[in-house]
Amino acid sequence: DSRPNLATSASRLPTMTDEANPPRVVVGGAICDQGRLLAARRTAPPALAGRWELPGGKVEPGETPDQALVRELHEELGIEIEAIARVPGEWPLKQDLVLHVWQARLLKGEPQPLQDHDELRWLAPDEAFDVDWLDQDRPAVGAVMEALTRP
Ligand code: 9L3
Ligand code: MG
Repeated sequence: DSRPNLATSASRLPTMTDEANPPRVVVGGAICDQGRLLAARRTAPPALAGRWELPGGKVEPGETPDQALVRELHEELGIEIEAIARVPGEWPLKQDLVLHVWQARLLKGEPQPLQDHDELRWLAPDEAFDVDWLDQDRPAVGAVMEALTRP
């Protein structure tokens, strides 16, 4: 009998959550300046409005993550930054999105909430958890603080 074994071949098909549909990366910037970390309060969508995040957005096709971060932070905050290094870890978001965080250095400009945010705060290390971070950003901020305070 040379008919393919359907059960066996079906088990080899990629599922919705692996090769067929890898999660899309959202990059967040941990912008540190004079020992403080920049936090941004979102205005949209309604479910996330009022919560604080490491600003950034989705990596577009053909972009590297650091290019995406430079573009997003220019659009959202009007600043020029340099992506320095990825902060270890990844934090699943809704749908097929996953949050990666990059440490970033402010090169030019004073951050302004130009779109998507209505308030910005520079947080000293002892204030890092004073704002109501988005669920997935809170552990990411923990990883950032750990990376910053490592000897
Ligand atoms: N998100 C979560 N934490 C972050 C960022 C930048 C984004 N630090 C979530 C919010 C949205 C999705 O990722 O659900 C896409 O982000 P954006 O393009 O709306 O900024
Ligand atoms: Mg964004």
